[in-house]
Amino acid sequence: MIEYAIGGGRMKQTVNKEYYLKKAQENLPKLFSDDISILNEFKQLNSGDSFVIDLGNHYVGYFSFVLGYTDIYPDAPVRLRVRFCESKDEIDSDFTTYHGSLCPSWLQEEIINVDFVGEYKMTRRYAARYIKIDVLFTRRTITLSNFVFSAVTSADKSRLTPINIDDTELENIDTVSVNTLKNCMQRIFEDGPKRDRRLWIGDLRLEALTNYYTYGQCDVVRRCLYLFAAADCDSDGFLPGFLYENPIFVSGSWFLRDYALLFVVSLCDYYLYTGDEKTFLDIYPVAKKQMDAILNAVDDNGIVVVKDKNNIFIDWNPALKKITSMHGVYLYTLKILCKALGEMKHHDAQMFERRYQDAKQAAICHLYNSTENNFANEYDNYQISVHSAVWMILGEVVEGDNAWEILQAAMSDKEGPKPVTPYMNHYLVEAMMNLERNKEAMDHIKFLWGMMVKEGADTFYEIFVPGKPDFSPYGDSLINSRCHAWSCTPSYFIRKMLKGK
Ligand code: RAM
Repeated sequence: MIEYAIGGGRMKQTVNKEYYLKKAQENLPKLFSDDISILNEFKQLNSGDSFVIDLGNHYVGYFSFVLGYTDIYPDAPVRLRVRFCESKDEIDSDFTTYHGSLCPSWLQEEIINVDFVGEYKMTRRYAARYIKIDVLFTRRTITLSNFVFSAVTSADKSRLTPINIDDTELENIDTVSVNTLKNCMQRIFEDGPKRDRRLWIGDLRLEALTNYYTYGQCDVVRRCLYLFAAADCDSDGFLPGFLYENPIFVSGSWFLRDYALLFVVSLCDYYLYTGDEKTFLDIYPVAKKQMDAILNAVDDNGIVVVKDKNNIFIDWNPALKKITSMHGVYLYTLKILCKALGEMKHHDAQMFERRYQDAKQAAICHLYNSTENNFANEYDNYQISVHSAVWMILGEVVEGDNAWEILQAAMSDKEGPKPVTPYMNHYLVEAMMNLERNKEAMDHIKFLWGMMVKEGADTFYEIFVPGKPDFSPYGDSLINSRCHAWSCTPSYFIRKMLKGK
């Protein structure tokens, strides 16, 4: 059984908590380990010296090295600064000027005192391509050698088949995508191995999708679904957006309505991919609870209105108005839920189908602007955003050429908010694919993810806005993660397209 904490004044929410945690434990994936040995040997190091080790790729794991000396035993501890960098620009940046809103302790840097010669193993897990070591103080000349980075992942690379495509650009993008997923696949689907190193619903959904088309490992998906099923809901009945599971299970404290619905979507995806009705039905009560909870947010017009904007994610663009997108997430969830329930001939299918039709009608009446043929509406202060267009397309409020026209207009609108995360760009690509614009979807993947590859990315970044390398939702781009789960989905799109389903 996984031990759990009851925190934040919330009560243990589900009678099945112990059961769900037990199932989560049963599905703990096996971790694979690969040692990357770096043969460099640094002799003659003194205080003030520094060097950088290049691992040759981005990895997640544990670091060790051997301390030695040249002629006189170092009769004092050797103090080193060890910095783990996901990208080149972290190597020399000044961490002391960091001014972001997230805790600087996420920046991967340690000051260690090495007391003895011989092997030294650092105990924390790091995410890195480069490791910079500064010798801060040493009494005598030392040597450092036998560097080993023990990379860990639960992704079984023997299950991964290469893609067969006559397009080098897409091939390279696929390589970086699966590497991103591999490094985020640990005991759970982590969002980012540098930061926040936890399970978020939005990330889980996209990692699971990509996993179905790449490593195809379903234990870790089941584990994540069961973990959320065991989580403590808020007083409105919504699941938290995130949770921790190691060393003890802790429910998160941020309750995002769109993420709560995407939990339902993730469960349906799992069933549609595996056909595992038993697991679906096991967790279905928690999914249904989310669908009941969201009903309380439906206003007299039939639109989902979440009063506090902080309870909706959608994207990190600060200018974004979110009601239309949120309603689109609701429609999208209903659609996939009807599909899953319909396939298993579940008696709730018709009830959700009626709810879908009502919610779609409400969107046509109150969110769609027929005069201008867009989604500029009173709820969102007449804002035209790519996000609204995307989610209304995914909710199938508009279809075909007309939907394409609306999307194009939103994308080229000078003022309107655009996606700033690969996460939101995923849904943009999905909308394009739904409209059977595969070529344009691939072009967008080449444009956005391809640009990261051209920049030398080994893994895809959490935030990527072309032309704005310093953009960060956290006030300082130093804290942005450069290997982020929600950015791994090009492999899903490319492989799905090649497979034809
Ligand atoms: C950030 C992380 C995570 C995401 C949330 C909403 O903290 O990047 O991946 O899901 O935001």
